[in-house]
Amino acid sequence: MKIHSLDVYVVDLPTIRPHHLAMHTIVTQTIVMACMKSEDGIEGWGEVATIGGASYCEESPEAIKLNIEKYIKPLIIEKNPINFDALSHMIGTHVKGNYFAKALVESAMVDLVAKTKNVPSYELFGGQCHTSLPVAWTLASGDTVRDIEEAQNYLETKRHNIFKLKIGKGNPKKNVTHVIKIKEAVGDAGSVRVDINQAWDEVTSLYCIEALEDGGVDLIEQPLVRWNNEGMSKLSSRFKVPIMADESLGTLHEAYQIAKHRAADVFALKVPKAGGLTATKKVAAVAEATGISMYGGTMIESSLGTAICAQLYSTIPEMTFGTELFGPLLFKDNVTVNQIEYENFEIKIPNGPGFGMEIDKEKLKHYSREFVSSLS
Ligand code: MUC
Ligand code: MG
Repeated sequence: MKIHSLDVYVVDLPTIRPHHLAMHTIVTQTIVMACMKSEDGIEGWGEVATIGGASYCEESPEAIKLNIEKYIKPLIIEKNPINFDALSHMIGTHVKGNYFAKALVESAMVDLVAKTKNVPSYELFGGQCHTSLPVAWTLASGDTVRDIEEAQNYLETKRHNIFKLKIGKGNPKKNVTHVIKIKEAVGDAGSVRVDINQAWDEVTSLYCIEALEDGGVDLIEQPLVRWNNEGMSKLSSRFKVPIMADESLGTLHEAYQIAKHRAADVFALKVPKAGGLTATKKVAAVAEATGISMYGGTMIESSLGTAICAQLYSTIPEMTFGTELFGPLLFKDNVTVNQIEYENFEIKIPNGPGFGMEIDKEKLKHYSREFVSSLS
């Protein structure tokens, strides 16, 4: 089998409500999709998402597309995608960084190979440990009453019992009060967690985390700026409530440094941050080897990207903190024919072939920025 073509699409999908983070408010989420065809016309599809152009990380959706087309695609055309790990390694010797772009290309290769073998992609990663995983919802309307209503509704309908609040923007003390009110309303029926998205300094973190810990919050995600592993290490040893690394954790080497300095109690795995599925398994191995707990993160992917992460996370035995693979639920519309299923507070892991999602090409044509004449 040979890679015959690779097309990349930047796709803008509207969300059901504004989603407030420290660095950006999402009203339209931009995802990047790739279609890789073999010489006999079998299609492998991949997806990555990032948040707020270049405001969450260095790679914007436009940069992902451009760098794949100009620098990665020529390296792999005519190559056999079955060697996806070797090809990813070869790409890494020619292209520095660009982890989201690399993850997108690898996911398309994996989908193509698994479809050719007519197996789910997770079979290429050691097989499944989980057929479903717990799934958190982010309460990010910015309004306490609305957030409490949303949480209570999801508890009643058994859709989510884990709630994450994005509290990096605005007054830290007011935000802590907002979170504690939500924890009081939810009680023991749900887990309440916070994500600061790097917005606090160490002094702010000390008094805010103490209040959150006393208020019953279960997990503190990335309070400090991504480079401050020393500070994250101090917070991890000072508080009982676990501290999670998100933006500070990307590559395998960053995973090793965080583990070595105990700069987190929990890793937020994300396939694009690590540079792909294979790399994410290696990051998970560092966590496993050093007794760090794991959480299946999201960059707010649509249904295909969510299936990619879900299938990979399903191969990791100890996903102690569950996942936050709620992306498709935040979109008004998705670009797949079939949809991700959620049931009993969990996401059901899609079952192949490949990542198990069929692309809706009419929808893709509608939401893609590019002229999609190449779509059959
Ligand atoms: C992040 O920082 O974790 C994941 C869930 C959410 O609401 O935002 C993202 C990004
Ligand atoms: Mg985060």
